[in-house]
Amino acid sequence: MIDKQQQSNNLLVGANASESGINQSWQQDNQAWWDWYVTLADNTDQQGHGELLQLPPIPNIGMSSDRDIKDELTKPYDLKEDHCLAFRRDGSIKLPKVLSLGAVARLRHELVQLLKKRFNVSNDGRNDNRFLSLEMMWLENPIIRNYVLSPRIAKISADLLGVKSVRLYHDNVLAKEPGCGRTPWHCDDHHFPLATDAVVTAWIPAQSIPTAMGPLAFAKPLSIFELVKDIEFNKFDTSYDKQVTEAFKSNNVLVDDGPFAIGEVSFHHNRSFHTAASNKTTRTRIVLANTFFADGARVIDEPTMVSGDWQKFIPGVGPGEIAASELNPVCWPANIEGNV
Ligand SMILES: O=C(O)CCC(=O)C(=O)O
Ligand SMILES: [Fe+2]
Repeated sequence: MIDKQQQSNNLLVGANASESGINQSWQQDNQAWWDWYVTLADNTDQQGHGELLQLPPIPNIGMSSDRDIKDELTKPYDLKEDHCLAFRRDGSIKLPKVLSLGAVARLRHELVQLLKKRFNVSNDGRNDNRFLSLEMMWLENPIIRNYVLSPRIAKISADLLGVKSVRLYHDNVLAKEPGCGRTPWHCDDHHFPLATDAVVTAWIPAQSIPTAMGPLAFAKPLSIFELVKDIEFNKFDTSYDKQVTEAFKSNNVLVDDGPFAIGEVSFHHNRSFHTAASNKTTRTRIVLANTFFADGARVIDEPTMVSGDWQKFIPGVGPGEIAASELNPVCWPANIEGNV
């Protein structure tokens, strides 16, 4: 097993480890970013868990056809005003049946193929207790394109944010392998170099996520970010994660860490604090996370290393400029740029 601290320090060489701050840019790719980022999670409570839990086989559900997927991902979801109010209060919401069983089965199938192509993973998407990441898959795979540019998902995102129109920031395939540790506490506002508070991520599991697999978990309400806003981020160790955990515990902050059923999708705001437990099962937790932002938003003036490889997602757009490159199509309202 690689020494996590050594790994973290090696990764930081590319980001100029001699500086103690975070105000330099990230020099490596997005996978290196995740390899570094998960080293910032405190796993002391998760160690000694021993055997991984063997889950029952994924139910043999027929995969939806290309045509059915396109239809399903275009149809509006029955989003209620109460959902929007809950999202604005809590900063996150989990919605059932955003996808059908067949669409989830197809999503997992496609994502496993993509992971196989990039990494040395088995048929179950499994490699070596890493957090694997792929991004911008909508440019490579026409099936995944339907899930990323989906008017159904983008309209939910726009309605939850209460904006007329949203653009894509990026898609991110997140594969947490068996035995991979926690995702550190954070809010995405630290990561996305967007000068707006109208950003939402649709986190779309490609299988059910029982508690033992480490579902995404959200602190509530949204305003809880105020409680931890003065904790200083430390790029070298787990101190930030530990301090946020402590602050939430001592203030009895509510954390929704429940499982995800097949087809359930969560939506979280860029200031929502979230984490995920380690994957204590023998199955890789595969998710497609699509991030959308209000049309018209600008890139912040000073992106940092925590912003990662952001120029890959907004090419040709500099700090302070409007984030509207050809890789940031308007996904809702649909079709205005002929993207679906
Ligand atoms: O999948 C995870 O564990 C973390 C994902 C995350 O932080 C996000 O999608 O914003
Ligand atoms: Fe996040």
